Amino acid sequence: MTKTADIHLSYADLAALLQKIFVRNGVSEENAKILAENCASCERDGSLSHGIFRMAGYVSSLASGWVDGKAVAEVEDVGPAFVRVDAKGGFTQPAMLAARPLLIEKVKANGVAVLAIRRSHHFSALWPDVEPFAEEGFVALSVVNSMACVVPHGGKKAVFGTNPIAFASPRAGAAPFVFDQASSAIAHGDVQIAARAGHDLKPGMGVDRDGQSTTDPKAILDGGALLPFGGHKGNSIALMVEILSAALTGGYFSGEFDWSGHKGAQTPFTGQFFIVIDPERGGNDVFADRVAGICDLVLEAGQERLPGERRHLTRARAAEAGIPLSSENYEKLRALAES
Ligand code: NDP
Ligand code: PYC
Repeated sequence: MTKTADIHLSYADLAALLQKIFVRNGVSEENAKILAENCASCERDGSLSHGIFRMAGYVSSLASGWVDGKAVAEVEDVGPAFVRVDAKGGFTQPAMLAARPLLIEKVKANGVAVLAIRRSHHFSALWPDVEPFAEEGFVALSVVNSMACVVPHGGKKAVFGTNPIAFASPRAGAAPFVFDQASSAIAHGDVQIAARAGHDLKPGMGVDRDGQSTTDPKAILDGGALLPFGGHKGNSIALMVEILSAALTGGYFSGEFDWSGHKGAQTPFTGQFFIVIDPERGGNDVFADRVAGICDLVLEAGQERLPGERRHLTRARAAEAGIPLSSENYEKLRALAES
């Protein structure tokens, strides 16, 4: 979806419209509210590769029968610091929220706990999954694998997903420090956006179907593949994400699930992993001040901005003026809500 803003919606109005679309397309009211708020948050923060741009994909996946919008996750208490969840073929975000109270109880009791979600679909940005933990005073790290579209460093065949990693930490006097980044050179969503807009990519992001380096996003999408960021180093992170999100959780690797029988399926069916830590257990009662201190040092040293700052600025603008949408995109959403 392209974007020239001629309409501004409040967060509540956008979330309500998206919730209607999800419900109309077979998602339970409860799950629809969670997914709608997640997607509206992405749009509000300017995470445009995972905002309303994704709604057609959600609808298409639901219509194909590939993902169960009504799934009710099963939460298992499997150790003093280990929570396991079977998302039962539904979306990850409701599964994570179902497990959250038990996870937090364990973090408070032990200082740390992990959450392993399997048989889940994640089609969004990762920061909404970790930022709320930091807002509550915890440090959180999460990884999720996706669909095989990334060739290993030096390799010839796509094995990895775009496999993001997100980290959030409380920071004194400011919003939490949060970064959220794909382990591919570019997110698949941004390749789709570039293809639609007719823009070339920077060199070094992908290869065509013959394995030749290309800057053409269409060549990447049409049988080509992405590359890991940072050569062998990003490659190892992508591999770590597969291990944690799939091998450890009992979910599928990015190249393991078969959606060929579900025409229109777009949501990766994999797993997601979280580590949540109570930083007070470090015996350091000025943890958040220390985080603020190192962030300040980085800025003083010349880094233009910290990760998350652009999102929070965009969020602040949306709180004042509303979330900008083109009338074309707004009409597309209304059509999805009525169809
Ligand atoms: P970007 O490269 O746009 O940004 C990565 C991180 O770097 C962000 O935290 C961003 O902060 C920060 N950042 C960007 N530019 C700067 C800068 N100049 N200085 C300091 N920090 C900066 O993200 P990606 O393209 O890697 O990923 C985009 C999204 O796609 C992510 O939200 C990710 O979760 C999602 N994704 C989801 C997948 C899934 O399977 N569900 C798979 C792959 C990606 P800021 O946001 O403030 O700009
Ligand atoms: O943008 O790479 C991506 C992506 C994959 C799954 C959801 N988003």
